[in-house]
Amino acid sequence: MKQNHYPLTTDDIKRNFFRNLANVQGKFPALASTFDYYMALSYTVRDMLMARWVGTATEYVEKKSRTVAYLSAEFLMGPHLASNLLNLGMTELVTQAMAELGLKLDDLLGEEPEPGLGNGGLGRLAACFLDSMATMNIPSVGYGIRYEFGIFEQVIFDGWQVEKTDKWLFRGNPWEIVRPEWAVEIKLGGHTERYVAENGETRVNWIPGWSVKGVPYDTPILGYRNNAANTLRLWQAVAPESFNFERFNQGDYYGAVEEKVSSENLTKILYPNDGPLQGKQLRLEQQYFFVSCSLQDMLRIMKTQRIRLEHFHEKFAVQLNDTHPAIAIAELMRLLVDEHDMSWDTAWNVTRRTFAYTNHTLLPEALECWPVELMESLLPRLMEIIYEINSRFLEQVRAQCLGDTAKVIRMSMIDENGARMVRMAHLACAGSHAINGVAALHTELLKRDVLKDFYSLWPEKFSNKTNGVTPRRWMALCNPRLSKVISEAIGDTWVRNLGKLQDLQRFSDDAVFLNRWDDAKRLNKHDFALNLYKRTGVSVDPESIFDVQAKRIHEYKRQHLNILYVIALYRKLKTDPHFDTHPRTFIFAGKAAPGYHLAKLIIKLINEVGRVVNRDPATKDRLKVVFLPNFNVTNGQQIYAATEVSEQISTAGKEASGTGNMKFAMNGALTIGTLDGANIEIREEVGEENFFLFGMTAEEVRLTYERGYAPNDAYQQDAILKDAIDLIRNGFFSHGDTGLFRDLTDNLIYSDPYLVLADFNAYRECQDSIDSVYRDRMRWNKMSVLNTARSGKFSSDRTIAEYCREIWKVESVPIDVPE
Ligand code: 26R
Repeated sequence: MKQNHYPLTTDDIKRNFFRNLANVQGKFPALASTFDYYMALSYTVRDMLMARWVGTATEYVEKKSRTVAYLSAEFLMGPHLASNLLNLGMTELVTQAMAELGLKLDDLLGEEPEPGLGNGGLGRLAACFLDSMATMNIPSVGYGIRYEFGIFEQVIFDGWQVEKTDKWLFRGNPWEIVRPEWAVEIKLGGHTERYVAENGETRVNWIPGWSVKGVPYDTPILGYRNNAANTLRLWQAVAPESFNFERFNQGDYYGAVEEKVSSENLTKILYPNDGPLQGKQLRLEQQYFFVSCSLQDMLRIMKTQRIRLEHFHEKFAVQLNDTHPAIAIAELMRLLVDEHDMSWDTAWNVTRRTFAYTNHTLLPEALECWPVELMESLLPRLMEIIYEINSRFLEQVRAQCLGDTAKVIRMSMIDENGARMVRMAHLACAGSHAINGVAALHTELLKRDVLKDFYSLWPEKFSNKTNGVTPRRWMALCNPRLSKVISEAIGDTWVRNLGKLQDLQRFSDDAVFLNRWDDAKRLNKHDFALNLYKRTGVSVDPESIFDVQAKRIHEYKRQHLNILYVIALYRKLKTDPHFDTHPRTFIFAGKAAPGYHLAKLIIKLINEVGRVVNRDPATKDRLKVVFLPNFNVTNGQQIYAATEVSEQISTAGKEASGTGNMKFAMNGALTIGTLDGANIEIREEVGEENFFLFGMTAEEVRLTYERGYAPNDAYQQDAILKDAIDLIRNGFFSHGDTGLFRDLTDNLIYSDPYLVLADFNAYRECQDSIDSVYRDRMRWNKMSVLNTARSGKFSSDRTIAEYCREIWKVESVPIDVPE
């Protein structure tokens, strides 16, 4: 690793550490807890990065650089301390300073509650993008919501998922700075009035029913050893000072306070759904709130930099992370037209050149729609603006398709079938100059199915931007052992330039190197096994194959396909005394949406299979099944480093990209997967001989549905499959209770919307082949090295470079070393 060029000694660190322990925590060592030490160290690190943060902001202002505003309802950042140390190049120095005090850095790191302000892929992608933009010196701000409670904490009780609130802010957050001076006001409810302005034009006034204040909290986002520090700006709702004056004057003190409390509920909680959402008003309030706060913030910046509003799109490139912030299109129109007297046409031109939209899902139930009625009552002015945008848009559609009314109805921003709904994806497409999917297949399917009408109207707007992940957190930080082996062989430039990993290919037949590789993985597995034991009480054989599926629990991701194979394997071990197989540990991790019955039943099934299998003397040395609770960034960091088989088994055509698949592959796991999302591109890169492929293609899936799919046939005809399902049905995993898993087994046999049974046989055969390959350990290690060596494409640096060049047209601004 690069030498740090800061003339700091461990004495400096220790002095600042004790100063912060006393001045910030108000503690001296005899009273201090490990958490106090974590806080003291965090403030010490913060002190060291402040000059970079201020320096970066100064530089951006001076250069008047074009800035990316990444709008996202979720940022799944993970812990800051370790990654800030890595980026500053100070991990070793601080480890030593703490050791001199008799403290272990790892213990302090373990005290940091993780900011889990996201559900999964979409939120973590936003975090990786911030990391890459800082590392590549791209002027950028991440705008989002400061949820008081992030994604729930998952505990497993009697095999069931139980949700606990995530109180991440409870003990204070050393990484944020509140900026009340930049608070903005957000209107909600009420009605609109028209009036004639001095110049004779009709203007609109929105008289709100109530309002809330948005207060920004800033967190620094460091680049990797480049002196840049960008900003994550999260908005919190607070009651405005003028809060219900009337009630207050009427002496209704309690009523006024109650309303204050309820307006502050707006940013209380992250919605844990990654699927359909029944018209929740609070969720729409959240979306509008953070979008309006962020756009008003950009207008404030324009003003301080004395840039005219006609040039908004030259100053800001605003990326919409899915449709959650898509109301921004109508809100920017409102701000420009109503509040800054711009003409509609000029404002629309500015708006369209400002926004770009990323789609993250093809599942029809996840495409956001809001009831017109709700939009009218909560955001009356925005609904009027959406109608106006829509009518001008439909005029254009009509002209283009020569009055094909079916097409006009399909493309309208308002769904008129039944209860009227606003289709947010249509608004996003019309108001953006660029639309992208997140993997090659996903983008093709968007163009062919979900957005085909928009593609035929504006083919030039569409492009693919295959996702990526940051190699800082997902290799250098989470896998120091492997990183060391890599850097000793090819130097350390791969951390910023992941394509360099290619140089590892020369070592893929080098026995000495392969042994080092194997040692690193083995030690990671030992550490992880210890952690699994601590967290679940299950002891696993570190020499067994670690086979992992870690992701949200969802039918389309098919954790039930995996567990069905486990059950079949268990039966085979029990019934065939000559069956010889390398010991295997199946590890599952992931959260289910609290209201998603089948997903929760899948968790229960995994745990019950584990309970039976893990204690069966006939199999317990060869087969273990563990459900690791509360999958999050922190746990993920350990999991990816210790995995040998990565399960990426979604029904083809359903997983937009996947990003966990990339983290596993770069850490040397071999993938068993379908031709879905980015799996296709991973296989293309690492080589088909280094990837375990099975299952139907997206096209075959489509044809299967089209022809009429009868899962019962597969169930009746495949004896191994039938035996596995029947073991569940006859109560073998539920103390004889034949009803417990009925919803799940009935769903598979009689409907099976994600083709679990149709793919079962192919999956089983592919899993069996893994066993035979693993027996040749050097062959396995070679395949593992080649997975890492050829995963350079999946750095989010590559993804961000493409967004910068093809969508945002922004350039990097190097930051001088501050002192
Ligand atoms: C409508 C609302 C409740 C909602 C729907 C869906 C909220 C959140 C989601 C989650 C979706 C958009 C998501 O996380 N998609 C994932 O995005 C990743 C990053 O692009 C992909 O890798 C992954 O395949 C995709 O499922």
